Amino acid sequence: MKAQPHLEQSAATHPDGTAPLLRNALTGLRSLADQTAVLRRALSELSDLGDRMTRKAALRLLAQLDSFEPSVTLIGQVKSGKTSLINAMIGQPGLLPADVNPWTSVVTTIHAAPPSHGIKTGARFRFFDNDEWQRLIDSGGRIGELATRAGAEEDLERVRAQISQMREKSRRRLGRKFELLLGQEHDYETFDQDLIERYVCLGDDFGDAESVPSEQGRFADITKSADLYLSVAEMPLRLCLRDTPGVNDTFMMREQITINAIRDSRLCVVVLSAHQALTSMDMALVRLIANVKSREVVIFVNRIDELTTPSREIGEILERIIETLAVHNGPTDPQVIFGSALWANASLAGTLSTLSEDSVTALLDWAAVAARPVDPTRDPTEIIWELSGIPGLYQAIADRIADGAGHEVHQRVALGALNLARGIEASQKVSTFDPARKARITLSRTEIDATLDTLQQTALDGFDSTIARIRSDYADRIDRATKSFLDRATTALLAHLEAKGEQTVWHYSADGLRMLLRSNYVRFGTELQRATRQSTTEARTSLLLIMARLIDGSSDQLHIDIPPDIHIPPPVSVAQTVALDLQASWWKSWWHRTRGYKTFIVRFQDLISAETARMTQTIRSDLADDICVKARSVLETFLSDQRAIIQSIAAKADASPTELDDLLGIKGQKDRHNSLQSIIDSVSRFSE
Ligand SMILES: Nc1nc2c(ncn2[C@@H]2O[C@H](COP(=O)(O)OP(=O)(O)O)[C@@H](O)[C@H]2O)c(=O)[nH]1
Ligand SMILES: [Mg+2]
Repeated sequence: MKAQPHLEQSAATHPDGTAPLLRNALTGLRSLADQTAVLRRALSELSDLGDRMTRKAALRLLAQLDSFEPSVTLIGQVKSGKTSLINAMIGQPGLLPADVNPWTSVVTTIHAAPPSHGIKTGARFRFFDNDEWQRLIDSGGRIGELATRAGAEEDLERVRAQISQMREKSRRRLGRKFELLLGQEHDYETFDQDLIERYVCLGDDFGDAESVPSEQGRFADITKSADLYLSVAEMPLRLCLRDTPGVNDTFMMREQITINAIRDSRLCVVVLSAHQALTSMDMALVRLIANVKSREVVIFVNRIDELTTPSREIGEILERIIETLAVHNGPTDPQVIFGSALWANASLAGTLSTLSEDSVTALLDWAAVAARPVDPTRDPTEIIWELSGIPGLYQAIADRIADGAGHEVHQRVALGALNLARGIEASQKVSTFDPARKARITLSRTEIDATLDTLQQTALDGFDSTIARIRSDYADRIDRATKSFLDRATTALLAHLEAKGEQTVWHYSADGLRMLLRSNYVRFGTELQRATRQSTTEARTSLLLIMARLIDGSSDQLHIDIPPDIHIPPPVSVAQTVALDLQASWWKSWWHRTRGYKTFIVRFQDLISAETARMTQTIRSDLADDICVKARSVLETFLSDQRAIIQSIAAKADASPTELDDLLGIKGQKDRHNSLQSIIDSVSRFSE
């Protein structure tokens, strides 16, 4: 207990403010940003070496680097500390209001950027659109849907009553014409907690109708998303942190919101509350994790300050988490980080001396295990910050971005840059040919254009027909999978009814369907990647032949890299809760409301079809549409980039010596060659 006086000492804010704490935590992201800087430099040098077309292409690649904003979604139960954690991660304990009433559906996204990025501070709030709002009102959310399907009239009435009460409240807060606000956006150039609270917090419940509505929570019922843009001095790159409201809610409205938020990010941090992690890991949450790749999930066990002896309990919690995930086919080697947003925010705010005695006891207990050896010369604030888990969390995030989305964007840009550099080299070669050799280049500009047009058309048509075939096979497989699941479930239901009769409640898991849908989706993704690779490779062969004619050489001397595979997002939608998952409550009541074997079968089949329709529709159509569009645009961009390079070579072949001076810019041949080589060398290592 000797560290207590240390804590008191550090009650004062850190001499340099919170900046060093945050900067230390961001070491991993900084090295990623340093790599991006190497690529940026190479691209800007490249843009100075070529003609106007090359410059345009290089700027486009630079823009791809600049628009890279890795994104992390925090999910978890209400009150696990997601919002507090985000505040700590941004280094601003008071940024977002914590303890928001669990009723809101708002997803809050923080877009943090380094000051050099020139991001404009601001806030944008989007409201639900009319359809989304109507769906909630009409069907009563998922719970309403389920109640309808169960034939549970009284439940449905209860849900409807709650919803109409909410609607009435919104009317009172926002005025009679509040529906006109639906589908709109509110933009602000500055924001503070009060403003955010107006959109994301629920206000008072207006016990009496006379009371004047407070500003807090004024728009909360109808707000769908909040985007906050801010410049953070310590942030080495753009980073998006998405705060979700929590998966457990009365109307099950937010599960879909959470699923969508996960779909928008490559990385997901599951925030668990330490004292609940042992007893109950929410099943809906486990399903979500199980359907995301393990490299795309980090588990953060928060609130360890509330454990009595973290040093002992944390091992148990870890074991339990691993066990639970294994039972539900989740990741087998999840990365789990333990920490406390409370400690993190207290370190940042310089209020460590206000920590409760229990919290300090837990801290010292955990420090003895986690911060060994405790260096007595270190600033205690720094030690506590480290124990809070934020630096560890950021390191995990940085590692995953570095081998995930970060690697991909670097690779894509590097390959683009290499193709461009080789194009410049080829045009340089052509420009120095003697007139006799130039005369041998017989391809006219019109011919080139026509050949390229045909090539482009053939490549895209070929791709489209391959994709159509892959998609229709995929749709068939999904239909068959759904049907075979339904058949098996029906057989099992019949067997149960015959063996046990109507009185004993039967249970059946939807996980079998999830597995079938997922494996078919993964196969579809692999086929799509292969088709894209094949189309680009075929196009490359034709492009190389055209280029070879242009440089009066053989295509062996030339090289074009094909773009890397597109990313296939995980099929999180299959994780959504369906009636079969609600074993204890809902399912039992459905069962007891049904009479007669025949009715059982018919109603069961209708129920399952209706319940799984959205899940199936999302992965068969919505998700598939998205990735097909992405794959096609990879091919299109490849073709148009190569077209520009070929046209630029052709321009050099045609040009007179004076025009060439113009086209090639000021640098001497030798210098240009050396610069190009050094650019190629520095970029190559990103291309693997
Ligand atoms: N003791 C303790 N309380 C915390 C911690 N993190 C958050 N809280 C508190 O838990 C409540 C809910 O936190 P919040 O961040 O709003 O949780 P969310 O619903 O997951 O966003 C708030 O009162 C927070 O102050 C923590 O690490 N330790
Ligand atoms: Mg929250």
